[in-house]
Amino acid sequence: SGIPQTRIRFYDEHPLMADFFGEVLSGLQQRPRCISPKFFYDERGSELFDAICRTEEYYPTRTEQQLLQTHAAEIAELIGEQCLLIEPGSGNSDKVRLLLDQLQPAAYLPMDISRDFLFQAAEQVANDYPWLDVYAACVDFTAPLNLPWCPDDGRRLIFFPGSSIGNFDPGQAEVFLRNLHNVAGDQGSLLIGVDMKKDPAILNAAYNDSEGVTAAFNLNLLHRIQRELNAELDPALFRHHAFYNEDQGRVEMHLISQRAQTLKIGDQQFHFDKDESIHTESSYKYTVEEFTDLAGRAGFTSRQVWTDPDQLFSLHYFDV
Ligand code: AVI
Repeated sequence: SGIPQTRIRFYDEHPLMADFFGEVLSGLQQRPRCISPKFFYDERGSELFDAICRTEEYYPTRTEQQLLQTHAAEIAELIGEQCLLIEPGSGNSDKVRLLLDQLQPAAYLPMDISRDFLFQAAEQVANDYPWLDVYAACVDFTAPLNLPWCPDDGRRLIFFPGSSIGNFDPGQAEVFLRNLHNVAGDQGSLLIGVDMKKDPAILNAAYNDSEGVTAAFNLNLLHRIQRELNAELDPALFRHHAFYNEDQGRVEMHLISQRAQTLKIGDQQFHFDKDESIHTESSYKYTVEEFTDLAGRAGFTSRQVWTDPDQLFSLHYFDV
């Protein structure tokens, strides 16, 4: 028949449905209140994140794409042989396409928390690169990784673009990088995109785009809580707030209660004062030196760093 056969293998760890409820409740009980940014990425949230990447103000995506395109041949040379290309948090798998022709990996292993999104993205990659084996895994990559679905022959290249590493606190980032160091194995490498410290005006604009896409992305978390946890809450009574915190070296995103109100989730009630916030995301920014040191503490050795002429974004290549 003319129906293309899917060649992807799909591994499903069924991450977090149970955790969502528990983590939201415990996060709202804390002071300051917080919810993990990993919960942004339901189907709608993943779509909104893609839309953020296309806004005028959000420079990281296009800057990193440019770096990948420009240096793909050099990256392939650094690997030196056919690799297994592993991508935690692969989302729409757009960026990996900039590497596949040069790298010619033996297999591509995307992993993401957003199941349908992952499945579609993995299928599209498999259709567009018929020579490539694709092993997709629906997992929460913030939990310890052991990759039972990964073939165990071949050098591993872990690809972690987009400055997703910035969404961990530095202490957690080090633990996570050590985890990636284990996953990389004896001969492995890490290709990682890291957003750089820069003029706060550029950062503030990037997280407050004029079309309001980032605001919708942040507020979608409340829609998700309302829908999936049957919460009594009105997302319209909160507003998006994002700013660069220079002391901490991070952009913070918050949801701010526009008035005093009480939310009900399950049998619990949460009273909010007017202007009280829920901290939903931190996005840490690093100088090249700061990040090289951080990865060094996790066991990685720097081989190469590429940055754009405006020093907005960095792409690091490490060996184990
Ligand atoms: C996925 N992550 C690296 C993005 C960031 O910039 O921290 C998520 C994001 N939040 C608001 N805009 C984009």
